[in-house]
Formats: sequence, C-alpha cells, structure tokens
Amino acid sequence: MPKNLFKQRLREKRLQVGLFVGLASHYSMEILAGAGFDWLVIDAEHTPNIPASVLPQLQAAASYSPQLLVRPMNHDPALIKQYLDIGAQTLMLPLVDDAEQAGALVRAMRYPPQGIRGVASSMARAACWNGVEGYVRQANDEVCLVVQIETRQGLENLDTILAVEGVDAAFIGPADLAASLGHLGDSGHPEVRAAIEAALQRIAASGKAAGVFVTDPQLARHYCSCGAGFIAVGGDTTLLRNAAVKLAAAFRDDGAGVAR
Ligand code: 3PY
Ligand code: MG
Repeated sequence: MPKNLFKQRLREKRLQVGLFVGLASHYSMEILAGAGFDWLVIDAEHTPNIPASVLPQLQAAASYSPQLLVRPMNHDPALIKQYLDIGAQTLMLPLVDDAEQAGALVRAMRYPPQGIRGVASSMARAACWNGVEGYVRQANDEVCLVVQIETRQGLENLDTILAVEGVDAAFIGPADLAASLGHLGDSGHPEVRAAIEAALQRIAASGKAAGVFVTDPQLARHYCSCGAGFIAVGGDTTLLRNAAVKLAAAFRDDGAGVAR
C-alpha cells in the first residue's frame, strides 16, 4: 500500500514547498518532477486536464520524489472516485464554502462505511489492479483532503469546516479570495492580505495543516510565520511564459535584428 508521504509530512509539521502544474503534459511533468519540489498539484480546475490526461502525468512522476496532488474541477463524487482510482491519494478541492460541502468531500473520498466511494479495485491503478493486498481496507487511511478556502463564505465558515473529521488541510486561494472580497485581480490588497494572515492563524490553531499560494519569497516567509505549513510558490505556465517573454525581449531590445 503506497504511503501518503504528503499527509505524513503535514502531520509532522514539516514545511512542504510545491508548484501548480497546468501544462497538461506528461512530458513537461517529468521535468518538473525532477526539479526539487516537495509536492506538485496537477490542476484540473482551470486547465484542459481530465482523468485521461492526469493519468500519464501521475505515471511520468511516479519514480520521482515529489508527492502528487490533483485538483479536480468540482466536487463531483464520481470524478473524485476516478482520480483516486487512477492513483491520486491527495486531492485539493476548490471553493469549499461550508462544513456540509467538506463532509460530502470526506465521504466521497472514503469507502463505506465511512463514505460512498465505489469499489472496483480490479480496475484501479491505485490498487495495482488488485495487486495491493488489502487495498480497500487501507485506502481510507491514506487519502488526504485539502479544502480550498477562497471565498468570503469559506472564511465565515472556516471553524466549522476545520472541525469536520477527515479534512486534513485548508489551502487559501488568494486569487479567488480577492475576487470574493471585492478586489478582483488584486490579491495583494491589504484587506486580502489581512484575511489570509488571519485564516492561516486560525487553521494552524485548529491543528490542521495550513497552506497558501504565494510567489514572493519574503511574503512566503511571513505566511509561514502566520502558520502556513505547505506553500505553492508558482505555476509551470507562468514559469514558461515568463522565461519565453524575457528571452524574446532580450534579443529584441538590445540586439535589434539578432533574432530575425
Ligand atoms: C487561487 O488563488 O484562487 C487558487 O486557487 C490558487 O492559488
Ligand atoms: Mg482558486
């Protein structure tokens, strides 16, 4: 039974640094898997990813050290079942607004009697197609649920969401949170920053793991001092675009004609 090291390290309160992966490519995933991050989250919320494209990415990263998370596009238990069956043990669920939603997600990720996950381990890569002895009995212990807190409602209900057994961690999404708080496109707005700091402190005080997306190293250190135990420090799409734009500009600006 594969051990969920992401979940274990969250419990051990070891800082884990991660990256959002949105290029939907198993080939670039392999480059990122060897780059030195503790975790990578395959984003299927804002990208063209579907289970059939997430699967080869999980396979490409399987022999590398980072722990792989998947962010599904919604809370559909059927979709959650597919991601668990193809081998994701940790799921990051967007836009979790209340304890009822959180409880439904906990159940979607677990086999009965704790949950409603359908059983077909002969079809599941996660179970090595019945090659993992006792998979169905151990799977519930190894799943890890990261709920995203990224709306005003989510903030208001934070304490009851955190009290749901089976919620392992809460991850703040600054972009959606800024929008929800009336500051669309400005996640650095003082009101958003203050809300993030307070939320991280409340999550950490609850004993659950706190996470946040933060690309500025100084701000990352600050958020860690507020209680963040796992941080996403960027995304592959931005890394590629920034490097490409910079390279093109360098040759256009000072070496007119060099690149033409
Ligand atoms: C957000 O910022 O809204 C995210 O979901 C990721 O950081
Ligand atoms: Mg978001």
